Amino acid sequence: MARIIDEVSRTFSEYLLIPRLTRAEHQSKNVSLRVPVAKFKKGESSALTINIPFVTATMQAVSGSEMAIALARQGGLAFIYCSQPIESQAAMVNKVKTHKAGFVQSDSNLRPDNTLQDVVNKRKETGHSTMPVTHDGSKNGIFLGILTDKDFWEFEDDLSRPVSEFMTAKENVVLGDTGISLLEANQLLQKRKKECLPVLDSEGRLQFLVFKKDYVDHRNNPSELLDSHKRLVVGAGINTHDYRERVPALIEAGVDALCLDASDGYSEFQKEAALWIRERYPDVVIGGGNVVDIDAFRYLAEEAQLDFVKVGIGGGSICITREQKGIGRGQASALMAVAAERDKYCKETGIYIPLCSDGGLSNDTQIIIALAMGADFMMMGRYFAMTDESPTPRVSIGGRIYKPYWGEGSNRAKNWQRYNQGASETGFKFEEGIDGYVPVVGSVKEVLDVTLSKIKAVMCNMGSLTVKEFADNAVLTRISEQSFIEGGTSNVLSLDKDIPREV
Ligand code: MZP
Repeated sequence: MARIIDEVSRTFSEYLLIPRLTRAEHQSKNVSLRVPVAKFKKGESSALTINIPFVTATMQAVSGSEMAIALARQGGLAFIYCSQPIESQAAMVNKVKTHKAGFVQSDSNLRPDNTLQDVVNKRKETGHSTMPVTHDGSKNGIFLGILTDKDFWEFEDDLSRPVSEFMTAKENVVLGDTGISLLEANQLLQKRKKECLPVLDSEGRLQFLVFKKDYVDHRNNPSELLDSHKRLVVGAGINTHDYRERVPALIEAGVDALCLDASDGYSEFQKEAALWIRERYPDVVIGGGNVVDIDAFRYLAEEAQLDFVKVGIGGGSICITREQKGIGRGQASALMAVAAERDKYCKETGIYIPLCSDGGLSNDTQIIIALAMGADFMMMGRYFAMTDESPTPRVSIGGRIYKPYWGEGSNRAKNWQRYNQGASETGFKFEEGIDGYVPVVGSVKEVLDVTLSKIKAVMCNMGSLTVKEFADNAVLTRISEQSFIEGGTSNVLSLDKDIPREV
């Protein structure tokens, strides 16, 4: 007969934190959210740490290079999705590693004979208000001038007129030459009181634009995650099928961390892949999973020798694995069980293995509880899919703006390597993920600002200045169904929820 675990499978929303003594030093400005990603011996430091406890899900609708750049700039780490050809994944990794902070390749370019109406259309499409004009409208064409939204009046000027009549011509633009350093470019912008500096090569072709706003942005992002060569740090998902070809290409592209991406990671396939990589590339960080119990954690820690282990099966916002296959475990129960085993393993061996809580975090409170329960960092899909930097287009549905978000186990993603169900390139026999939409919420920086402020505030309530201290100090209580209901407002009509505001 089956072994029955004598415990109900629980989720994060069933718990609350009991505050601990807040001392004078417990202020948000003193809190560090730096956490380890690679395993380390007690007393030593981790070979890879991140400055905020967030990584992106290895998913088509989440983790492209734009997301990786945006998140690394905030201190987190993206795992570029692996359900794509090896060459394109390696190109995305390379784009992040070669991203020259401050030097931007222009995406919105004009020809001199484009009309002002073309400019208005392009601005709506891209959101860019500064557009260089090149002879052929390409990003590396011969530079002729620049047009900004200050150069014409959309509702006054004749929109059929050509760009050449309104642009600031090359002879009147402050320019930089290829080879100029970012410091010199910013100094030029400051001295000449300009917002944008086009950088040209010796033939007069446009190479980059340098913007004053990027300098300001850089000063506002002190948590950027950089490697020892001052390049942004990036991760990549891999599977247990083509790793012999994929991993060398990713390493060549400069990847910093790999993550074996499987819905159920308790397998000999993960062990074989991890050991193969470890033997050839001893310095690269390798994580894997997903697991939900102590046997699977032990296997990946001891046999596969992984650097970090991901916890979570069936909890993802787009996931239907639990209803399709009856596999999974409540995320809080899974995390608490694995975290206790991780701590036991650390006592026995002196080696600390970071845990990543993956999937199903539907609000900031759940993120906080997951950290308290021993997760070192979170992997999130929906949270990042909703931001401007996810690789999907905006769509308007019923007057609201959404972005598409689909599971890797959906027929849209066809990530058959992630699921052990006898599927192949041709498709799934049954889907484990859905295809849907999520509302657009703003930039990665904007959403993280709110989440990180909440985490820091709670850490102060809990008398903690580091994530480790927070988990060690945390005292949690299970709540009744009634206290869950009463957890929101009570006996008050909410201006936001109950009384429609006049617009
Ligand atoms: P969430 O943050 O959107 O709730 O969940 C993201 C996580 O769901 C991913 O990191 C991955 O582990 C998991 N996932 C991705 N696709 C599927 C699926 O199609 C899935 N079932 O479960």
